[in-house]
Amino acid sequence: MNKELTYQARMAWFHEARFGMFIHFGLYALPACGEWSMFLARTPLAEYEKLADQFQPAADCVSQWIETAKNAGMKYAVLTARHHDGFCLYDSAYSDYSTSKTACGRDLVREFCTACRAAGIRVGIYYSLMDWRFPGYFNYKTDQDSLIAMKKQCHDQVQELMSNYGRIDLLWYDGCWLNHEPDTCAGAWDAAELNQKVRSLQPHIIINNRAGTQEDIDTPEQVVRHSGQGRGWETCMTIGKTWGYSRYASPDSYKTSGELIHHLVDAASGEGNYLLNVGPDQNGYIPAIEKERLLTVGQWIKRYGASIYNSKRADLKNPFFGMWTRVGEYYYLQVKLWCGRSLPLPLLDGEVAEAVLMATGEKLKVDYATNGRLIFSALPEEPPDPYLNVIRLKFKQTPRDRPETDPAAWLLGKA
Ligand code: H79
Repeated sequence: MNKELTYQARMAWFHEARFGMFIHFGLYALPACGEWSMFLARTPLAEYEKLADQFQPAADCVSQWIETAKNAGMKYAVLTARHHDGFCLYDSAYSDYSTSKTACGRDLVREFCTACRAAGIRVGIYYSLMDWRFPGYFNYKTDQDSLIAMKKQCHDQVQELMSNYGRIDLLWYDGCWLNHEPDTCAGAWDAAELNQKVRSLQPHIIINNRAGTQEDIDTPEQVVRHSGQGRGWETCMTIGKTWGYSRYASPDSYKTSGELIHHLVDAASGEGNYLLNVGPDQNGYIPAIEKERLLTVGQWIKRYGASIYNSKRADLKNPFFGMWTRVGEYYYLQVKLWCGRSLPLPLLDGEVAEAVLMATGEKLKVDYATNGRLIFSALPEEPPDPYLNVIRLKFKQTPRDRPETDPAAWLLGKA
């Protein structure tokens, strides 16, 4: 058996990546009201299952996802191999309720793994521990047999996913609770034992914290929340309201590209990742509005990716107008709020060796106020980048925050 690699070594690619694509795809793309459709509509199983007869996504859907991920500047992707409805997007020995054994006739997880690897995208597998088809999920106190059967299916399927698809970089558990009760997670799935099996099959793998044990990464959902130094984390987020495709979503309910860029930069500033979701439609195609947002983010990253990939904490207080990221010796000031030609920084110790406005490539003149405050005073009047502007700085010494002895001094024009 392979020895487990050190945490740091296993996490290296994840920190380089910073931006990933979450893909929520399954039968729920047909009723088209989000991935919780079966439960929300209380669709009886016998009826919901019939969706599999019509589920025949386009032949090139998987390659389209990965092409879009590439163009968006994403470095990994996570596909719902199975969501809460229990329908597998792969060929399972433990279930006939799968793309392989119904109308689709394809193993989408295999296609996904192949496409990712060909494109240099890291491979992530999402697996919902719970499965609504088991009454024991709901009646977990009274229907032990069903509960045990669901748990066995989970262990068997995780094991086959970790055995049959080559190297998997990230295992993304979800749905560890029972009957939607938040306190039922710990202990419900024998996660320690399950993950020991996973790691023996996939020694490089990164496992998330959603099976009842902490494992490798925290997973704040729909919010950017920085974990403590040294702990890996990743914010997952939708562009619209639902994870699975919804044809009822108003265009107004989608985040703008500017908001998405801001979240990505926020994550990068705290040494975390941004896993941004797409919900392909019944043909397996990413909805036009989501694709458009992703490609705009991709355009931005093309210019400023050096400030995002492999970013570290700058260990400086964020200014009111934006955020810091750091990559190697470079500090990047991410300017969200532009205010014309002048930009004073929070007080810090550190002399600037070089400052470059990345949008134009121009070197910036740096002034120092009487208390040493750094000021850019010859910026363009209008923000050159419409979304978020980046100033790349090199300091002569490692910069450190300096407390303001008189925080009101600027009122009198000093500092
Ligand atoms: O796959 C996407 C969603 O379908 C899934 N996670 C993302 C990645 C998800 N399932 N549920 N939720 C998201 C939010 C719902 C949470 C609640 Fe609860 C269910 C609130 C109450 C019941 C979770 C379980 C929090 C408390 C118990």
